[in-house]
Amino acid sequence: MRVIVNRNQVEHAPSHECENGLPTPAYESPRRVEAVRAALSSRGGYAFEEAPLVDERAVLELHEPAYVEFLRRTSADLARAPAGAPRFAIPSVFPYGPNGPRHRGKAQSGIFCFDTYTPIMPGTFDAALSSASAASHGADLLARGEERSLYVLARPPGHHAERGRCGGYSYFNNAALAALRLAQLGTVAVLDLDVHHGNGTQHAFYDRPDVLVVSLHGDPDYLFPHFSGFEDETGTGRGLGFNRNFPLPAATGERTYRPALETALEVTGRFRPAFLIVSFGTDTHEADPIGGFKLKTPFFARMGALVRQLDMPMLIIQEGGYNLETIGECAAEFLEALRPS
Ligand code: Q9C
Ligand code: ZN
Repeated sequence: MRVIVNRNQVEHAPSHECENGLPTPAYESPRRVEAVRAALSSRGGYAFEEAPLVDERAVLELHEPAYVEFLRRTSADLARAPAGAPRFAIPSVFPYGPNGPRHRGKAQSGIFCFDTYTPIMPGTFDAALSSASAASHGADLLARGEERSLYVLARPPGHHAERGRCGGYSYFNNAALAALRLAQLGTVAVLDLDVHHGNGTQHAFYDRPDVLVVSLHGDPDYLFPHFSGFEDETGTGRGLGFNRNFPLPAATGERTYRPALETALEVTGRFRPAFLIVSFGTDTHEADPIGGFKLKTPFFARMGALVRQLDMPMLIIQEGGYNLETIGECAAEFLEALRPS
């Protein structure tokens, strides 16, 4: 299987995130990708390739110009920060009300971020652009019919990023950008298996009937992002019925997950998409430090086998998964079960 990887990851290596104003350890590190790559390499059968960088305009297909500019400028400003000054930016103020575009300085970053877990660093813009490039490149290869299944091993992840806001360790929405690219050719289903609800992907396609978004995730009552991912969010306008959420309780194990996945796959299959995008996270694993689910490593092979039965051209895009000991094995189990024998 071809694996598309991105560069510039090391330039975006958050050392901490903020919880209730206090610094806590950052989970989304470059070592995640190294761990997956090592696991896949040792199993064999994977060909790694670096994606060419897309033009900045490609992300404007989804993201608002002011937001893209904010990310670019903030990263550049931080790169020029005087010695001793902080090398990251986390908003402290989240301005509501009518004055959005007029805000400057400290209030401004709060317009473009929805949480305090997603620091901007000197290399963030380049890393996010290269991650989006990997997803776009994967979509191109699938569109050209070169491959029937491909894996994008990129970070930072993307599924929480909205048109004009970063959050949840996500800056550009890789899966949504890939879906937009493929939607030019036919219908697309996005199946989101990360433990967190992909609010950004839902947001991107909420009013569209040609891109189905189906997500299994921890109930937002207990799990990030807390503000979206509820069952009654089913789309709007012409997109009504083309967004399906399966919120699952904390401590969900295989017995709860499996029937939900089967229903989600039925919904996806009935839609008969021309292309499938899987937003794949291993943060559903029992050893994940932030997910709260109880899935075991061998179950990832069962998940892969069930997804494989859809028998569609598919792009697997890495989202979350934060246990460096298990992320590689989980990804390998999943991908191996997908591979044509
Ligand atoms: N103190 C993805 O998996 N909440 N994003 C962290 C830890 C944010 C997850 C709370 C979780 C974001 C792509
Ligand atoms: Zn996640």
